[in-house]
Amino acid sequence: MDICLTTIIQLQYERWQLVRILAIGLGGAGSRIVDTLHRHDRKSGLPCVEGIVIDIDPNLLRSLVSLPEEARMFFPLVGRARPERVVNAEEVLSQVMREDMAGIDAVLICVGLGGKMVDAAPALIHECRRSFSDPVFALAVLPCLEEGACIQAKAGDDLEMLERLVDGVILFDNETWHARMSQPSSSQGLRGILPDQIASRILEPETPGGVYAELNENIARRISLLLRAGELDQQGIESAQTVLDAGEVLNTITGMGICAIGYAVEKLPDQQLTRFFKSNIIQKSKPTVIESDDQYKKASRVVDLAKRAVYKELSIPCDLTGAEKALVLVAGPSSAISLKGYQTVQRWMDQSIGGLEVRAGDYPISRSSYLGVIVILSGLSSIPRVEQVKEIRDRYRKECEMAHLQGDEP
Ligand SMILES: Nc1nc2c(ncn2[C@@H]2O[C@H](COP(=O)(O)OP(=O)(O)OP(=O)(O)O)[C@@H](O)[C@H]2O)c(=O)[nH]1
Ligand SMILES: [Mg+2]
Repeated sequence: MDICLTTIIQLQYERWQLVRILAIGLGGAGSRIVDTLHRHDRKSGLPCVEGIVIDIDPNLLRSLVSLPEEARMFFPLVGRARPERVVNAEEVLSQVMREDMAGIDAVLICVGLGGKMVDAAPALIHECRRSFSDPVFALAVLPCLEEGACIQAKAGDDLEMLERLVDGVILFDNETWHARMSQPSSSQGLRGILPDQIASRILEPETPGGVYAELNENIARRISLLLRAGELDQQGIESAQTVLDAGEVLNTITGMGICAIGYAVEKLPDQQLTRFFKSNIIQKSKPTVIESDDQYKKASRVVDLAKRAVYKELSIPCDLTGAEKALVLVAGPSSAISLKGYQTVQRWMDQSIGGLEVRAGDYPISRSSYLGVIVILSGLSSIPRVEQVKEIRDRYRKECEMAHLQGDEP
């Protein structure tokens, strides 16, 4: 490796670690997200996700493709009972404990806000706390505006409930991503994760299933990459200079309220072509000029990707200055990970976030032809979409009260 990232947080660990999680999916969104995460995980060959999903809808559970049957828990609705009365959290946890859960670093409750199944989250979180001493996080999805004020209002309440109960909420905004997916130029970026690792075909994006599949791919590739930040010393993976291990990722999120994850990826120029081009040029010009030009390009590629991750590809758009902590991970072939670019990004983050803690690391993947930058922003103080959801909720509640007083239902 031609770089030495020793000036950045130096971590000396005897063994590099993955973040191992238990992902629990609730309802349609949660179950599909966990199923997608599980598929990515099993494809990677180095599993670090245990998954279980819970729903009152048997068709939804049947439609999943990756999770084994025993990881799909069906609780039939009896009469007009609400999901939180039907889902037996103790039963869920005893099913979970049948598998080997040693080495789990965190529990991740995945759920769509505004749906019914999120109401089962408090009991489930309570049981998770009894069974695990590890942090419990939520990966929550905000609904699209076109789903209506009633769903937005419930989503606002659901988010506040989760914030109170878990150690950190990773938020993903369907509205933002759905709008972005409608722009044809964005689909390339959405599909990219170290795409040669986890590329998957998205079916019929115009149908709800297809749109959700694409949104879920987008979520799963961010989470999968973060879980693997410390995956090193494996076949085909070179050693990183600065490792972000499980603890670093978890520390960025734990106790930090709402978090956003940004991810931007780019295909690297064809190595063969570059080599051919160089060998022809080198004969006519000084190698040092070529080299410094090459270094400059590598550095600006890292910086441009980091900017794109923060300004265009956040799971929920927010202001960098409102973040308490940040984590940056540069992933790709070590020859493309520029120390200069990496340090520039870290300085930029240091100067821009409201808080003081910026963690940074590199994740060299020798056989990839892509370079990706992933950013976590945590402890976010103001998020325009969350403010909007709460405004819609307050307006909707007032309208409901008015309608009630007038004897009208909204
Ligand atoms: N990203 C993503 N969002 C989804 C998906 N399915 C649903 N959603 C969103 O999540 C919200 C809650 O939907 P579900 O999870 O299906 O709701 P539920 O908890 O199963 O409850 P019901 O509405 O009774 O089916 C919806 O309003 C959508 O905005 C999905 O697969 N991916
Ligand atoms: Mg449902």
